Amino acid sequence: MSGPTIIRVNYLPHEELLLRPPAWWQGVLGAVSFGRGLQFPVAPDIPVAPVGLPELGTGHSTCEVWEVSEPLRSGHCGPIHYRAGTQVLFGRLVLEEVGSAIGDHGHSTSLQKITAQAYAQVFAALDSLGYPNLLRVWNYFAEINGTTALGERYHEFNTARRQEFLLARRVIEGQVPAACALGSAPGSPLVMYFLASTAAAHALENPRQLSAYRYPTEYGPDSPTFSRAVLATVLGGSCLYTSGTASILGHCTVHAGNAAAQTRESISNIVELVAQANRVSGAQRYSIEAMQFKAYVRHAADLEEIRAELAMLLPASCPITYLQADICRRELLVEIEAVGSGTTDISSGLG
Ligand code: 3EB
Repeated sequence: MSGPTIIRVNYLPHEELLLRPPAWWQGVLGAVSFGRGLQFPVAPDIPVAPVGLPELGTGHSTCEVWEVSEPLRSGHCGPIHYRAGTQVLFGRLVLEEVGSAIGDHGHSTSLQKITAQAYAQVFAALDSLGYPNLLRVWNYFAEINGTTALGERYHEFNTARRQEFLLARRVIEGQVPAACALGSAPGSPLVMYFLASTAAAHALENPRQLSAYRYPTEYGPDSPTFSRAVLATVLGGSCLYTSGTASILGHCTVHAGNAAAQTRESISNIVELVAQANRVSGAQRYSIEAMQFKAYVRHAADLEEIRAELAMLLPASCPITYLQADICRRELLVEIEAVGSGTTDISSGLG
């Protein structure tokens, strides 16, 4: 890949990582392990997010590995394990849900409590370490579609997240991070990982969709705090991180019950975000061809249909990792996210 790519992400089979020498790990900002949670053999310095979602369609477990070409240092801040260079930080945390999941007697639920704790700790850490700008957050927690006395668990998560943005004096509209929020198996902890930077990123919205932070209250009392994508510049290189992207037009779920059509709509939304990124950059820096994808599939039985659709929509060279997860609206069968580096200008003959 050409261009000043400074922060890279790679999707590697777990077994391949076992063969990497210790020196190679020095350039790793952080890693994410999917699937069966094999013993992760890395240096203790490397933060690893244990995203236990089952991986679909391969015999192995994949790791998402973030690399930066500059000297890095690691540390812990409360429950957060982080690693950072001069401009960018990768962090992860795992919090178990304790106490009542029901939220009786008007108290907040166990999910609200750990969500609030997690975001409070993230913002405190980022402020004290000097990387105040949250670029992208990955959120995974148990039973996202479950209901409690206060409503749906995803709505509880949204209430707590939004509240902590406010308490940490962050905006809750406009320049907010890109994100995703997926459901894991009952009993799973809250697992979060994130990228943050010293410099502000540029949040993008999708003209095909209502901004999530403006969703009407039929999707929960407090709207979700995320942008559709962010454009980040790190060490002179630029990256596009989309949020989890689903079959939503305006604020409405479309193609309920049709995994193939939902897949097409999700990709149309990502194509629009790539176009927005190029518009904002004033150059053809981004392309679908240069993106790497994760597809969250609600029902493993839909995998082949979704995979066949993506084979028609995306170049064969695009890596796609398939993970089984619950998606925040019950009618959604698939959600797709993409990351990619920008080249200097694709229209000038690169790409
Ligand atoms: C949506 O567009 C689908 O709550 O962080 C996508 C990306 C979704 C991020 C989040 C939720 C989140 O509303 C769900």
